[in-house]
Amino acid sequence: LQWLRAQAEGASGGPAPGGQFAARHWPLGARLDAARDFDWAAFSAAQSDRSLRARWMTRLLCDGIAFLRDVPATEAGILAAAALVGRVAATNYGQVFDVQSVPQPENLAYSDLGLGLHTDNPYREPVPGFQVLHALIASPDGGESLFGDGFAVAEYLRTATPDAFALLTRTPVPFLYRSADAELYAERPLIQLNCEGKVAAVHYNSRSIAPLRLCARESRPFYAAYRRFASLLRDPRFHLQFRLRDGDLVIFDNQRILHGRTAFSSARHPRHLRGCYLTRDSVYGEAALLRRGPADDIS
Ligand SMILES: O=C(O)CCC(=O)C(=O)O
Ligand SMILES: [Fe+2]
Repeated sequence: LQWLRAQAEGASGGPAPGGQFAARHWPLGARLDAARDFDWAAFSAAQSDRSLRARWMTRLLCDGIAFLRDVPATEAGILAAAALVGRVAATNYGQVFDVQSVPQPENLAYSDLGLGLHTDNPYREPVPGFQVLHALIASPDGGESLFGDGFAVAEYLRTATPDAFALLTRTPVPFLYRSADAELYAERPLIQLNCEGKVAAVHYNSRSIAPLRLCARESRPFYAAYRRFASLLRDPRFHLQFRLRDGDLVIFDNQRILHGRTAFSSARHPRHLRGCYLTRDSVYGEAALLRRGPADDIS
């Protein structure tokens, strides 16, 4: 009977499972201070202190982004940190990938160029759930990180231009990645809603979007809506900007938080980040496990 009552409360709008991780939007990133307004934990404390890790992961899921500092700046440091948070999803780039400037990069991330806000790999199925970036060598000049809350920007678009928002939620957009050893393709709307009409995912990557198969009558309004969304994403008011320092590590929800960077000069100063992706379910699962008190142990 108790179980039935609990279910009935859920059905009448009570807290759904996972509700403790509901997204808390942060529209005006430029007004925020990464060090002050988001959660930072020292790697060793996160490793040894389970309740600290539980609080840190709750912030990761509510804010969409969280940080670790003093992650050993070694090749394997990122994997030790990732293991605290979820399961690594290997891709054609491998378990981990190195973001550093190389001659003739197959991906613009591996150049000195600045990158506008984007989500990673929308051509992949499933899309990478969470992204991890670990600063092994930070550049003292340029190469600052940019982050924006895609849910908040999408809500801004919904309020300002509801027709453009609606078009972006119902037009499937093709994304494509082709290299010597990979051919990846997926279609998804730029703004994905859940059954309640809430924004559930944002996919935006101008480097891997492929031509849409729309007739002339449909394509004009779609591209107008796309440009409107793109210009909001370029608006610096939505950008949290700061420099990761050596040993800093950032984890963010790749279906919500867009990321980018400012340009730098690898000839003057080397810069080296190492990245990996985590499966979405493993991160939510770990956060939920950490919140289970001893009384909830299921053995
Ligand atoms: O260099 C950076 O800060 C970010 C690079 C990037 O966008 C990526 O590796 O996905
Ligand atoms: Fe990226």
